[in-house]
Amino acid sequence: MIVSKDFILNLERKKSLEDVFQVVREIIDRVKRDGDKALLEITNEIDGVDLKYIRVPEEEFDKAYDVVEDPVIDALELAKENISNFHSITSVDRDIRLDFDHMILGKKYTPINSAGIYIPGGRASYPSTALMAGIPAKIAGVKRLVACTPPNKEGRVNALTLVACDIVEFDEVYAVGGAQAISALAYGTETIERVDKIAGPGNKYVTAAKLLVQNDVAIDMPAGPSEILVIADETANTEFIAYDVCAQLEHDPSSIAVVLCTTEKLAKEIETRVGDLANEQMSSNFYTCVADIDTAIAISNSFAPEHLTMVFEGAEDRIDEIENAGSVFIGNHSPVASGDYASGTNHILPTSGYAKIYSGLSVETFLKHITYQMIKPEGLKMIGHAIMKLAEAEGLPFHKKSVKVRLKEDPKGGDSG
Ligand code: HSO
Ligand code: ZN
Repeated sequence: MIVSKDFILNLERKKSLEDVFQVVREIIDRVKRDGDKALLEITNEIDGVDLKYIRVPEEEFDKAYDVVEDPVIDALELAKENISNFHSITSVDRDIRLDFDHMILGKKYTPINSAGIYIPGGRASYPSTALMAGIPAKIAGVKRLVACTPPNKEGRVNALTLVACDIVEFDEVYAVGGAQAISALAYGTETIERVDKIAGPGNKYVTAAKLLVQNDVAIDMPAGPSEILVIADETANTEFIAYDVCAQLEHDPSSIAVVLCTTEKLAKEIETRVGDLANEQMSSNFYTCVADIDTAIAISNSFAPEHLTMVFEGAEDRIDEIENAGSVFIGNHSPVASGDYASGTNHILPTSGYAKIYSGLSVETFLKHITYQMIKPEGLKMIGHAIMKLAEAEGLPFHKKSVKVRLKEDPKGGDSG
């Protein structure tokens, strides 16, 4: 459907979360109250599945290797190498100690102690997500790394997901999905010990649950149903674009795709191609709009898409104009699937406009920093006056005295009253 700029900017992407908050809150409370029992019951009620186990036992990993073919394992290994390289090279994990004459100031990074990764299941399995979240967590130095992922119809975890978790060296894997998994990670059950931070994408129930538990546990970002926004001119290959659009629409019934084209002819051509490839439900979440490149960039910055594809003359020189997006794909030969799987950038990205205030997952997601200082006597003399003045102005006498008492050792330094 060719729509206006305003239509695109008014698409209600966060609303789908509001609709599920009520039921998600009930699930969270049930797991908080009844622990493992609630996990088993809810999995049965919602998915009609009898769990074989909550924690995946060791022998399941061995069985998984028997059924996964070598070329798939090789593909996981290649993806792992590229993800590891990109994430370690681009990490800002740089401890800094500034040795000034009068003081030492420093900043040092430490990992989050334990992290719980949500690996989606359902219509597809997501071993790639185990890599995308697990590898940065390992690089950061997370000590306890656990995964929750929905069971299949037999009550077990998908074999390839288990292999991916094994390759990344997750410490524990649980066959639990949905909002119930987020509650278990946030509050703990008899089997699942709580974690300090929850990361990973999910459907609207999982995303709503992450938002609801974030007073009690850290979360990475709201990463919900996939989105793609494409900016295209006549240099774009419309067949490639149609496949990229369908690739993101196949993730979830709530996924959204928008193509901003410089001409109506282009918009019609892309619509026809997507119409030929997509089913009805996918097509109903697909919109095109006619706009020149400057306007398209402005629309994209307001929309803040999870994935932005730029296929127009000189696109690579305009990356500086992009203010809000999860990850950007430039030129005809950069399918979003390259970032989804194997180029090395992360595929866990903010959706629903949250790219305005959140970044995609990275090593920093699992790090925090500590600052430190050692003030030398001459250093305190240099800044003591200012500290005491400001403490006085704020009406905090002990702050002032804590400096004054130290400067007294040297009467020259303590003369400001
Ligand atoms: N496009 C998804 C990530 C993914 N794709 C995983 C395939 N596997 C994030 O929106
Ligand atoms: Zn994808």
